[in-house]
Amino acid sequence: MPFSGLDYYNVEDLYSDEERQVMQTLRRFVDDEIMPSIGRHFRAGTFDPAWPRRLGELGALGASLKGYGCAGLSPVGYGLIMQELERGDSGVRSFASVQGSLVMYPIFAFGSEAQKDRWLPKMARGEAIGCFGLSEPDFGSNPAGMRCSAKRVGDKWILNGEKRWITSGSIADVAVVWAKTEDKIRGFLVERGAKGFSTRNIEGKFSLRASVTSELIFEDCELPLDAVLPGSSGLRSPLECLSQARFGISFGAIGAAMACYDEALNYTRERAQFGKPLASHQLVQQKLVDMLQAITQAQLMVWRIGRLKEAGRARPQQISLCKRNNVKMALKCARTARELLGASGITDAYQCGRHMCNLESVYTYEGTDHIQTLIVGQDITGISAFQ
Ligand code: TGC
Ligand code: FAD
Repeated sequence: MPFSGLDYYNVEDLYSDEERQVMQTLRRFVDDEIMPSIGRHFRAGTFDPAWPRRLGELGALGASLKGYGCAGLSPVGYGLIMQELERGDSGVRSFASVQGSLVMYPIFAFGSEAQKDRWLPKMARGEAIGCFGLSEPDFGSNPAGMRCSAKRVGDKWILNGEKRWITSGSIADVAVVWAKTEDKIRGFLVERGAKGFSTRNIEGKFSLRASVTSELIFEDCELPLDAVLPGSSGLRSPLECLSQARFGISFGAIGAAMACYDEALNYTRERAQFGKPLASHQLVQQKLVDMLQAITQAQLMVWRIGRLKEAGRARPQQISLCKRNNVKMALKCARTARELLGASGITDAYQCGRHMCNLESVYTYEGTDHIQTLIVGQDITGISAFQ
């Protein structure tokens, strides 16, 4: 049955015609091309190589960037793409987030004209895949401590170090890698096949099984001088990319929560215990209403942050509050749906268990829940509590 969405407060009235149209297009794509196979991919731990080009054909990659073959949508339009994709699976949304917000965005914002021309059009079409290497084995929440280094030697950069937990790492044609140079952190474009560059997949994941997660290893990796992103300057540059991605995740999490709510509502209306549908019990109704209320609040939050972003007024700390609220909300909805499905909720015949496992990663990546809390805490008190 096609997914009809959840819009208790008619929030869709606040979207433009173009934003609504994009949302409906992606919703149909997820119904027709993600839902039939996602359970199989999750179980097998595989990423479908057909997804990047299909997303490219739909204009869903780097959709808020202007020019270079990108769709040039509003921030809300971009966010609604993330919402619809994550209604299917967080792994599919992760792929699109990384491609658009963490690879195309830094090339767009910090790259030379030659770098933009080389990568952006084919990444928008899904013909080239990118990954973003910031986290390291010993530096996750605190990327400022990174060990990865880039040294200028003659007419080359020599890159050494390791990045860990990198989405799409081993399938990427190009990696945006953040490394310390003599004076500051800078971004580098490392192409697949570069001498001294290898990748290794991380196996045994409970979460995001339909997404590729890898290590990137640089052993005296040789890069041409023009591999550096010329506009990148210090930790501020990767952190700026994270704000783009956290914005998208704030919408994405709503999609996963909607899927769980929808499944729990249908299940509890159909299944009877003690001679009547589960949905007729007060405790069950309370849980359904809690989910509906939390999703509605999240929808209003992202609409507002989207319009602030469109006006150039969204501050990173405001985006952090959205990521914090919406991911926690979605995880709670997934756990509640799992509970309401009883034993059925622990099998992959239903979606909520898959979303619940996926959302554990979403809760951790792009800055953990603790880190978002401390970002907002610092903003309101003026006191840093990171150390
Ligand atoms: P701090 O001194 O606070 O900041 C350094 C400079 O950056 C500026 N800044 C930002 N600029 C734009 N956007 C932001 N969000 C910014 N946050 C900070 C800041 O103003 C400063 O500028 P300047 O000019 O004064 O130098 O830096 P810190 O070292 O104290 O770190 C702060 C902290 C802890 C908040 C930061 O390190 C952080 O956010 N840590 C979390 C790391 C993280 O989120 N990693 C994510 C890795 S990527 C990923 O997970 C992808 S998953 C994708 C998927 O599959 O979907
Ligand atoms: P740690 O930083 O070791 O934190 C462990 C725990 O300690 C957390 O609960 C954390 O909140 C807490 N903690 C840490 N510091 C503090 C503090 N100061 N105060 C209070 N609590 C604190 N990274 C990339 O660069 N690119 C990617 O594409 C990417 N994709 C990912 C995909 C997946 C599936 C996952 C799971 C991760 C991915 N990451 C990626 C890495 C992700 O960003 C990190 O896992 C995350 O930033 C947390 O770092 P960590 O895992 O090292 O945890």
